[in-house]
Amino acid sequence: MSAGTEHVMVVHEQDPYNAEPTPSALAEHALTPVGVFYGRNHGTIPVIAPQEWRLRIDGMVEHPLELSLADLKQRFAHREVVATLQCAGNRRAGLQAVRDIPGQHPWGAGATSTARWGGAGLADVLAAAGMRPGVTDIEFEAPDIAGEATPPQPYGSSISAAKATAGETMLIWEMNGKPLPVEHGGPVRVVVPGHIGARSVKWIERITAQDHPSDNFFQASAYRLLPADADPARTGIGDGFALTAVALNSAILRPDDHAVLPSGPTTIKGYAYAGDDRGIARVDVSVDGGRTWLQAELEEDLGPWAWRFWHATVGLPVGEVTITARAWDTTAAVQPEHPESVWNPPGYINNSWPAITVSVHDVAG
Ligand SMILES: Nc1nc2c(c(=O)[nH]1)N[C@H]1C(S)=C(S)[C@@H](COP(=O)(O)O)O[C@H]1N2
Ligand SMILES: [Mo]
Repeated sequence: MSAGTEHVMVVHEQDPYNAEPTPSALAEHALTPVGVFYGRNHGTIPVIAPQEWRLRIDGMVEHPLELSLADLKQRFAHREVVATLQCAGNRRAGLQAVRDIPGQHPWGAGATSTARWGGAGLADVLAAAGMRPGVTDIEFEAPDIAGEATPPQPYGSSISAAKATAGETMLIWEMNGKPLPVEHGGPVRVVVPGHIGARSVKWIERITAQDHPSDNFFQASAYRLLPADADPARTGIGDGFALTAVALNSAILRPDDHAVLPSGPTTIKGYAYAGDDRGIARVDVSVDGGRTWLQAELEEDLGPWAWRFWHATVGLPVGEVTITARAWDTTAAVQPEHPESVWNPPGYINNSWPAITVSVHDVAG
C-alpha cells in the first residue's frame, strides 16, 4: 500500500485491498518486510485509533473483560512468534487454469508471507477471563463489513478452544518489531500460526467463548472445502468442511516463470510450508517432469510456525524446460501432482506441484 511498492506488488483489487508480492520480491527475505507482505481483505480497512481500541471477551467465561491496548501490554507477558500466514486462496490461479472459478481473485503463490509477531498469548488472556467448562470454540469478531457475505456482515471466524489455548496463538500489536500497521490489522489482530490466514482475524474487537463454531459467513459458508462436483450457487451454511490447518504446500519463487536463461547451472529457490504439527522434511526439484528428482537444500529453520526457504542448483538443458518441485512433510505426506486432483469450486488449497517454464539458450563455449 505504501509508496514504492508498485513493482513489488500485484494488486488484484484496490478496495477491498487485495495484493500479493511478485515471486522474486517474496524470495528476497525470509521475514517478509511489511511493504512486501500480502494483503487480503474482505471489506474496507477500518481505521481505529489505538487509544480508542477496546477488546471485549465474553461468552462462557467467569469474568467478562474489556481491555485497552495499555491493559493488554501491562497485564500479560510479552511473547513473540515467527509465523507464516497463508491464504486458503494461495495459488488459486493454478486451479482456474484447470476450470473457471468466477468471482475469485487469481492469486499466485504470493498470498503467503512470514513475519515476527509480538503481543500477548491468547491463552493468557482467556485464562484471565476464566473459561467455563464446556467451551469448545473461540469466536473472533472484527468491525470491517464484508460486502461479499450473505447477508453483508462484519468479518469473523472461530478456532477450537484447544488451538486458542495452545501457546502459539496470539493477540498481536507488533509486526517485525514495529507497531502492527493498520492494513495488517492494527491496533491488534489475532495470529493463529499453522491455520489458514482467514482465522487470523484483523482489527479484533470481540472474543467469545462458546460451545459451537462461529456462525459468521467466513466460518459457516466460506473457507470450507467443497467437493469438486458441488454447485457453489446451491451450497449453503455448513456444506463441505471448515478449513483449519494449512495443507502441505510449496512454490518456486526464482527464477521467474518464462525467464530466458543461459544453459548450465541455475539456482532454483522457493518456499515450503505445512501447518499445525507438521514440519517440512524435504523438498525435491525435477527438470524432467518428475521422472528424476534432485534433493533441494533447506535454508534456515525459523521455528515450527514458519515456512522453510529452499534452493537447489540444477543443470538446465537447452530448450523449453519445465522446472517442478514437491515438498514432503514430517508425516511423509507429499504434495499431489496435478491441480485437477484438488480442484474445488471456490478454489482453495491448491497444493499441487508448483512448476515454471523457462527458455534455455546455449552459451557459446
Ligand atoms: N477483520 C478481518 N480479518 C481478516 C480478513 C478480513 O478481511 N477482515 N482477511 C483474512 C484472510 S482471508 C487472510 S488470508 C488474512 C490476511 O492477512 P494480511 O492481510 O495481514 O496478509 O487476514 C484474515 N483476517
Ligand atoms: Mo485468506
